[in-house]
Amino acid sequence: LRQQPATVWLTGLSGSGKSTIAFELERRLVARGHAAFVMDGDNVRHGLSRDLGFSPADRKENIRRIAEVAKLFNEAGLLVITSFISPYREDRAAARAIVGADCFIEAYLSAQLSVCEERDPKGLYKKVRAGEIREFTGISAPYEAPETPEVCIDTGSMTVEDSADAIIRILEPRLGA
Ligand code: GGZ
Repeated sequence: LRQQPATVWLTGLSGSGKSTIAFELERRLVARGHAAFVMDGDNVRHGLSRDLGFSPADRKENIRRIAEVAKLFNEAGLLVITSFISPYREDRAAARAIVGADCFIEAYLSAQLSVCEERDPKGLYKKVRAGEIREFTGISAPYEAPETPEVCIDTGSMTVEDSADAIIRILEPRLGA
């Protein structure tokens, strides 16, 4: 089974479906015999980036570290799926440069803020509205939408299955026989 390494870089608001789609993608790739690995807040912000918060500078450093690790995993032959808000265009461009433009697939999950807030899977938006969380992306901190992502998915209207399909289609040429 041949696979060309790649990094699928998911970006979008909190609640836009990044984690759900990341793990659905990983499940499908592994089921097809590929070595795939998800990097997300749970395995990065508690370890590699445990010293970082949510200021613009800390987010930049978070994204830089994730990109450097994704690059190493790609060099080891893995398909990497990253699941981080990565709200700044400049930081995502830097990630693309670190990983290498030829294996970087930016996937924008474009659900409306109202949809994400309605879902509120961790009750964070509620806390933000109650003034308990500062600098929250989409409300009190910016989210700069990608202008030319490799794929854009409206997760407000598309199912998890269809969203994963759309990304697999982009990956397909790298997956080999
Ligand atoms: C945004 C925050 C914040 C603030 C805590 N702003 O929905 P979640 O919970 O599971 O995902 C969010 C996660 C964002 O971390 P990232 O590493 O993806 O951010 S970035 O790419 O900007 O570095 C959310 C939670 O952490 N969270 N405080 N102020 N999200």
